[in-house]
Amino acid sequence: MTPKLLRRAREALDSFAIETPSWGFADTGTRFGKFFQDAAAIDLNDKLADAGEVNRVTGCCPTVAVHVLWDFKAGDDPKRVAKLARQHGVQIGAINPNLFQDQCYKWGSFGHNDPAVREHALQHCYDSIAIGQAVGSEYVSLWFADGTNYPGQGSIRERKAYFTAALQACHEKLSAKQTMLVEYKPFEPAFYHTDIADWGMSYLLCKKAGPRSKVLVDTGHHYSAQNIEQIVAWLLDEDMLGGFHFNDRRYADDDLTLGSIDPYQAFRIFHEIHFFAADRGRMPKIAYMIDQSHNEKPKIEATIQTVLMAQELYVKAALVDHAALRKAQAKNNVVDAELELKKAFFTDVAPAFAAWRKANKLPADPLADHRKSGYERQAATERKRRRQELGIVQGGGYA
Ligand code: AOS
Ligand code: ZN
Ligand code: ZN
Ligand code: ZN
Repeated sequence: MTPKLLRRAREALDSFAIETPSWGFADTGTRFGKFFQDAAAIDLNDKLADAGEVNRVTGCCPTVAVHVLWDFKAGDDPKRVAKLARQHGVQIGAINPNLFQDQCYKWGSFGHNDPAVREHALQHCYDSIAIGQAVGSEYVSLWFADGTNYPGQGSIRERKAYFTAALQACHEKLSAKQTMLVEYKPFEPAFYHTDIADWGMSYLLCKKAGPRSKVLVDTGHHYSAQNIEQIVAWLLDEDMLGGFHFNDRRYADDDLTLGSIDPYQAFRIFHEIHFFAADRGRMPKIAYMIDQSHNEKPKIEATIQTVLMAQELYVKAALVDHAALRKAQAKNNVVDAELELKKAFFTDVAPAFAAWRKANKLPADPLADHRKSGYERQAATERKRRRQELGIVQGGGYA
């Protein structure tokens, strides 16, 4: 790497942080089954400890996304939870309300035709917003399983109106520090129509809800051929990109570790962000988050792997020579333009990582350091014993 590229890479590393999901450390899997792991987190304390371990070795995961139903129980003191996080060297990040598990949501949450259920869902969101305020979190992250399974089952337009009203009501409760992220997904669990099925629907609802509402792009929530980086570029240009749920996929919402299938896809997304920043002279504020569910890989290892991949692709995308790219674009030199991206993508960034980790007193090899630490083994022994003592049969939520 030239000194100039090395400097650029280190600047990128300094500015990048990615949030881990609390649910990624617990027993999750597919809807057909889960393969339990002794080391899987049992409670929020375990999840925060695991997130702390990921942050210890990578140095770029200071916050943890939490799930209200799975992580917060009625009567929990949010301030105590925030303190617990600090004790593990992390902070509470995005608050994820749960609007899909309660039996009352059989026909939807914000999209339900019964006003009492919509009210129930709304109250849960208000509570989540209040938790966010109490723990000092900036984001409330909304994902809805709402939709219908058969043609004719519901009024698509009526449900749209319910969503518009409920999101507006949520927006009113936000503090000046909070942003509401609205996630979209084309299908699953609903298989005929999903109320917020794509970025356009999310965009429209956010626009109607208010200025503190932005679109959340989960990379797994697109049809196979969809050009995700174009969506990202458009949302950036409209100042409507709020954040990401990163994961990789081969078919649909597979929740595989980032870059395991197509690292170039995530690179192209990051490239759009860096390119936008170069043009505007400022980095847009984006919540980078992981949303993955590990059924086979050890959860902490899978998370470390994802974080390292995200960092690497973010850094590589920062190395694109924008001036050269512009020049090639101006001349319609397709080959050279594409090669500018490829050159950055194939740059060996190991020297930049080595220097950055050394300067930040981080382990040279985060995964190896985690393995050597014995954390996983210790967690497995201790959590297995605790499960027996508490009479817990391993299980977990759908994610
Ligand atoms: C579901 O498919 C979405 O990706 C959600 O963001 C997420 O997995 C869920 O909210 C877990 O909490
Ligand atoms: Zn997601
Ligand atoms: Zn998903
Ligand atoms: Zn997913």
